[in-house]
Amino acid sequence: MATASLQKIDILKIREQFPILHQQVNGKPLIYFDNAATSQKPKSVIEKLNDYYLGYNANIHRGIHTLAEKATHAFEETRKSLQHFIHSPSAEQIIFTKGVTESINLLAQSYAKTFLNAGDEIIISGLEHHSNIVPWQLACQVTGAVIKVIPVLPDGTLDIESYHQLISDKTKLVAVNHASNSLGTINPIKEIISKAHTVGAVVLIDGAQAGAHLPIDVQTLDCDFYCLAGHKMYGPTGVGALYGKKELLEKMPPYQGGGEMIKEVSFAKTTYNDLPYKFEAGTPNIADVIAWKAAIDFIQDLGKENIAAHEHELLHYATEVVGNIPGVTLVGTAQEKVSVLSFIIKNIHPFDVGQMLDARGIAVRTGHHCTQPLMDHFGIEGTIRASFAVYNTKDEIDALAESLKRIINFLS
Ligand code: C6P
Repeated sequence: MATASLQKIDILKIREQFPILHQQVNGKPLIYFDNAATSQKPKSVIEKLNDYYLGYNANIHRGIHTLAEKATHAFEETRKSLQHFIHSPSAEQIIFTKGVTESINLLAQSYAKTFLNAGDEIIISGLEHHSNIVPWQLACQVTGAVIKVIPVLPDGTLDIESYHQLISDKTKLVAVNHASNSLGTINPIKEIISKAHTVGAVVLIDGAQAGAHLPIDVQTLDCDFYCLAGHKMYGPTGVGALYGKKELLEKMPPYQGGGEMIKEVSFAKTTYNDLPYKFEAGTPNIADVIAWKAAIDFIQDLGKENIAAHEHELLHYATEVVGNIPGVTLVGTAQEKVSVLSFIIKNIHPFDVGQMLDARGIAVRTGHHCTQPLMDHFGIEGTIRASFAVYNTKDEIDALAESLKRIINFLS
């Protein structure tokens, strides 16, 4: 990243846009370090949600009245924003879903069940969230395909040499995350994608933890599918997107049947709608899709590279001040990480630490983070995870470190 062009983030100004941060929790100022689970929402997102419900609530793509047209226009504007955000060749290649979980299930149910056969192989990695494991297991039960797993090295990076050995003519699909939610590891997805393409396999990238932090260019990456979740990138819950290459989306059958995904229905036969509507059956989450645009604008106005530089500084600082506390062991020490700090404390259960931090107003996530196989790999039940966003500060990290020292003193 070229530091010369980076702009310093004005944290105070940013924090003004997040009213939720200005509260006391358990008598202490809230420190929100659970951003990998879901980030907070700026006022612009909340206002956009309100504007829709107060001013132009209507169903979309159906009515010809003014409110319906206004709502349809706003809904489609988000699709266009996402198109530019990930550099998709067209807006019709962006399908709205409930989130990353639904995007992956859509692919597993539609693509995998249709195009995979007994003995075919799906490669995932040891760093995957349950959302990128279970849908493939479901597809394998029906197709007879089998799952192969890229092993994880002690620092929390993927064993890419093993990946190269796993790839064969049997590989039909590779599904890995862009960044790990539990450890923060950023995966070498460009290399993973190009290797998969040498055997004609398609590649899905789970971008849940990348949306707010990493540059995403689906054309440069040449990925076949890419998933995003609105709520992890300052947007509302209940909305996500699936990007796909047009020729693949066109040959895939619908995931769900219902209104809007059809051109003509008779009792004998149905013809399906064009992309993206073929995959968007039923009334979608209109308000939240519309408000998601304000979140994308928020990220773009600040500049993703400026956000990433600030978060990188926070991660670096937290790695030093938390990592050096006696009794703390960091889990996941890759060179390339998004702003996730996972750790365990000798002889203290992560859950107890989470509760005691909460009593001090500090919100972290504890447990397996929906990555049980990864925790098993490290032989631990779970970790304490502090994950940072653009509105977090070094002072907050100092408060975390101070609290951890007190908790360790108190419990040992
Ligand atoms: N991880 C976390 O605390 P949904 O819930 O569908 O928006 O996203 C699922 C998901 C898929 N992949 C990755 C890499 C993820 O991090 C998540 C969500 C949250 O880590 C909630 S479990």
